[in-house]
Amino acid sequence: MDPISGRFMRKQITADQLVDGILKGDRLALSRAISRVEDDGESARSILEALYPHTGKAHLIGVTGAPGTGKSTLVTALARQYRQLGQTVAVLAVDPTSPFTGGALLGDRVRMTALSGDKGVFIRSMATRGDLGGVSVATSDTLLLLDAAGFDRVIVETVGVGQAEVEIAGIAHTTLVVDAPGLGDEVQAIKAGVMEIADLFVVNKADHTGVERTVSALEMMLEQKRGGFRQMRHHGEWMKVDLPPDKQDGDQWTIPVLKSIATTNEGIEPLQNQIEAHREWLLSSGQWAVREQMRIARTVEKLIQRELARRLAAALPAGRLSELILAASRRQISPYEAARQLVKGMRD
Ligand SMILES: Nc1nc2c(ncn2[C@@H]2O[C@H](COP(=O)(O)OP(=O)(O)O)[C@@H](O)[C@H]2O)c(=O)[nH]1
Ligand SMILES: [Mg+2]
Repeated sequence: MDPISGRFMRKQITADQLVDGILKGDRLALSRAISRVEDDGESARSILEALYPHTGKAHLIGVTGAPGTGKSTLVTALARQYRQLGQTVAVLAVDPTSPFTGGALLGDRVRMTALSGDKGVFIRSMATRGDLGGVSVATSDTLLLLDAAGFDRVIVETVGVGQAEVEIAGIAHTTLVVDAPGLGDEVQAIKAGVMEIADLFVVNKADHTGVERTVSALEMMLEQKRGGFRQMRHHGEWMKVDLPPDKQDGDQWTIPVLKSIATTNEGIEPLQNQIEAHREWLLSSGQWAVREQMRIARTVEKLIQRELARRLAAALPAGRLSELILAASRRQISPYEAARQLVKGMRD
């Protein structure tokens, strides 16, 4: 109809149609809804709200680690393993460092073909925008769509740079940190923040030399950390969570360090077994519910921030901001005074 933009045609499909389609397992509807989440969170809002009651079933597995450690290869192998067990899998590759047409994406496309034609697998790459809460809002909204679409396992790969890797732990039920030998100093390769978020470690590229050194470095770091049981904190406050009375003392999970060779499928089955064991532990210890509540708390917080930022921008007296910035740059007033005047001049 409109040769100029596919976008125009996309808008012709109503949100209700997309919701119906996603619930029926229509992959095209799912793809389109994800595109809406990427384009503009607001036009996806009604879809997300309608689907929300249908979510909460998928096991969300986060995979993070430094670039080149073999995450994408490992995730593909894991997806294949899940398919052999009859589980449906969605894979979301989030890479804030590569644009949508970048090389990393092409690589993912090639790997995708190994699983293509299988209706039980859905693979999607997405770049993220750096707007306020952009990384995790778009990602968690997409995970919600994949969950609603009925996938048993949803794997999200994030490249281990900056905040993304830590944020993934707030989104996933199970966080897998991938390391590889030869990344220089082993202790450097795994940043302190990553130690805190891992539920499982995998040293991939076990066919390379130095694998045992990397494994023992990780085990040593875990040993030091043991005793400090992972606690749930929110803004530095202990989070009040609804735990069933018989689940209150929550037995501990021992973080395993596994080895794999993703390119030849070695170590994939034990890894998948450990992921399942973690899932079982989450359910039996009550941690599943805890993580669910933490995740929702973060989402609500992000949404509040976004809404307040929007209101703030709308409420600032027009033209006043640049005037005051100019005045401050001429040292006529201070930035403190500029902020004070702006807040005072705000409409309601
Ligand atoms: N030798 C070896 N190479 C691997 C292994 N796993 C992945 N690779 C290769 O390492 C490179 C980076 O893999 P990729 O999955 O894209 O890493 P990512 O950046 O962490 O997603 C690719 O050339 C893979 O073929 C492995 O276990 N052994
Ligand atoms: Mg990758």
